[in-house]
Amino acid sequence: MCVLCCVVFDEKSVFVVYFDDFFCFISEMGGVEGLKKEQFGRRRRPIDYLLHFVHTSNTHVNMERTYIMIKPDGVQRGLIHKVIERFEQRGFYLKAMKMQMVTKEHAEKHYADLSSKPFFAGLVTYMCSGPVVCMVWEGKEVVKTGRKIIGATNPLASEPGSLRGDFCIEVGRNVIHGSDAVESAQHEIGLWFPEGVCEYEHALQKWIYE
Ligand code: RTP
Ligand code: MG
Repeated sequence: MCVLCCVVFDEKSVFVVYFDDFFCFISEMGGVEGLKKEQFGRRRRPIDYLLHFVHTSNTHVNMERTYIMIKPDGVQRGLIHKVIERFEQRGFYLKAMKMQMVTKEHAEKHYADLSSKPFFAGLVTYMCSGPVVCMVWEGKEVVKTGRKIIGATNPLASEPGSLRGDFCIEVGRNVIHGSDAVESAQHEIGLWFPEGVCEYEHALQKWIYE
């Protein structure tokens, strides 16, 4: 299937969007400042590209997505609501959420860049020790801001007020994961949500963004 369509927001913002079976291409003729082509990574349904594009472009802000995961200790300690609360009250949008057990293979893939570290085997065992809660959050600079909300890797170095600074002590029981860059977020969202995320219109958009 091939689809070509034109999206017009105002006299300065016109885009040509082209879909084939697997990819979406967005022309650069438009004037939505800071819009990043990489944000429209591979997804299952072509219509998702268009919905994401329409929902995020009309705010004229650089929307990002990040992968946030409550680790097995965070789930067992009843901290799921605390994590959701911090992201939700800040104004970020929840785009996907599920609870699942993690296989060894999946945990190894997720932390593949740490495979040479001495703590890798323990980290994988920890991640497979109980269910995790997987989430995608969206918003302006949510990757960097999400890391601030989470705090430093070593909870003892985390600022009070951050999740790790408030809820944990040990680096190997640090409650939550957050993507460290826009590129790794895209990779992790694809790894944990191959089915795609929920595309919907945000009722509070104009009250959160100018
Ligand atoms: P995460 O990926 O889980 O959000 O953590 P992070 O970016 O803050 O830190 P990263 O370097 O990616 O490490 C991933 C997880 O490995 C465990 N770790 N243990 N024993 C150690 O020295 C050590 N260093 C890291 C932590 O659980 C860390 O979150
Ligand atoms: Mg990391």
